[in-house]
Amino acid sequence: MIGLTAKQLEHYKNKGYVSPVNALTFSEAKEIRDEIEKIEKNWPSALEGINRNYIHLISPIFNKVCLNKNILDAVQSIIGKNILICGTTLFIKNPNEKGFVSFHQDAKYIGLEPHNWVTVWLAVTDANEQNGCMRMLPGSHKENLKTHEEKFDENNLLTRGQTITNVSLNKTDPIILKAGQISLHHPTIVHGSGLNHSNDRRIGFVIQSYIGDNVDQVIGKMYVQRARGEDKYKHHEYSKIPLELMGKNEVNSQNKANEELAKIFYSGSKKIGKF
Ligand SMILES: O=C(O)CCC(=O)C(=O)O
Repeated sequence: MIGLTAKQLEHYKNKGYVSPVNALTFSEAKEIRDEIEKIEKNWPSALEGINRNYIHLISPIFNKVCLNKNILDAVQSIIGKNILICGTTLFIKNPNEKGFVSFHQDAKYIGLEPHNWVTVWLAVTDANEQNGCMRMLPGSHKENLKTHEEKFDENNLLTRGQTITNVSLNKTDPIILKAGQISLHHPTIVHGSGLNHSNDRRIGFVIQSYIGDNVDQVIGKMYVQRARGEDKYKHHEYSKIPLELMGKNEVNSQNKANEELAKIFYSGSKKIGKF
């Protein structure tokens, strides 16, 4: 195992994220983009709304990405050798659309305890300041969970439009990635992203998240897959590994997982959002 260098790990511990980390080749990233565009063409609403989640259950290509050695080595450096995949999400910002992600902390609504987990954001296309890359507030992971206003803005790509207000953009670090590179971020770091002002799509495939086998789901139920090592705690039910793209069993298992996910995302919420 190679994993993160001592310097990268130090950066993660101090700032709450590490980026960029090389993971996939450009052509492997292109294969993912092609898979997304094939799904969009053949099953037009298959990636919409809540269905942007648990993508690795409907596509063998996405499933394979979650098991990529370079990604798992980096994850292992942070959470240890027993690694489960508990979810994936596509964050797509098309040109001429107004999608953005308000500043938030992932741990606020997700119910994964303890925080021995990490989120991997894989750049399927390049991500930069022009096309609305993520921005991290360095060091904010050392603080407690903050108050989030639930705004339900229709262009916000988060479930409730949950927003930490008064974050100064000039104090945040842009996460600039080439297609195939990843960033890794801590459950409590404050982060968000702005509009895509470019002429191409900005696509992130987010493994949200890789969890240690000691991590439980305290709000509801999540379906996991073993990525590496052992699962000594057996807190979760296992999902089926997809054998074909958008097969009946594959779609059923995604639907079942997303039904449970919606209960977690909207637990205690006065309203249900788009995702
Ligand atoms: O893709 C984005 O801009 C934001 C994604 C995000 O918030 C996350 O991966 O936790």
